[in-house]
Amino acid sequence: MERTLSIIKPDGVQSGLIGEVIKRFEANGIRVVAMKMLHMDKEQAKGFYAVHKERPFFDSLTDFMSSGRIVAMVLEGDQVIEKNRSLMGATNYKEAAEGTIRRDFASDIEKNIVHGSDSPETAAFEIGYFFNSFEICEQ
Ligand code: 3AN
Repeated sequence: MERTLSIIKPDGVQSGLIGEVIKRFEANGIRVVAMKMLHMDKEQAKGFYAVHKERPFFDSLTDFMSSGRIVAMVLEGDQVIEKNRSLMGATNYKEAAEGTIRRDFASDIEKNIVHGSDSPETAAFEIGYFFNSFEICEQ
């Protein structure tokens, strides 16, 4: 059993896609075991995306991620890191497979509706960034 962090980004919340995204998780055997809505400030967004701090899009990405409400979730399931990433689709929505969240709803490489951890190490850091152990509900 594995856990991963999912975020519905400001564009996803703004577009009314909270229910749609969670519906896709649940329809694919993924359980939501923790969830909160928050509005990050710039410093919090920079801390979350620290691995990208040298990238040219870092400033714009952290501006965007601190521009509005997000929904952070801990997802649990068998191979959930990979499963979540295949439901999300490729970073660039133009390259995302048919039927993925980004292909269906994203309109920009940066504003691409959802985030998902890309490895067990990243998942551990990212889950801990938003949730303490009391906020994650064991099944
Ligand atoms: P993913 O979210 O698919 O794992 P990462 O981790 O490579 O993608 O990038 C983190 C976030 O940075 C992406 N979700 C996207 O919002 C943004 N991003 C990635 N590549 C670019 C790019 N070339 N231009 C602008 N924003 C980007």
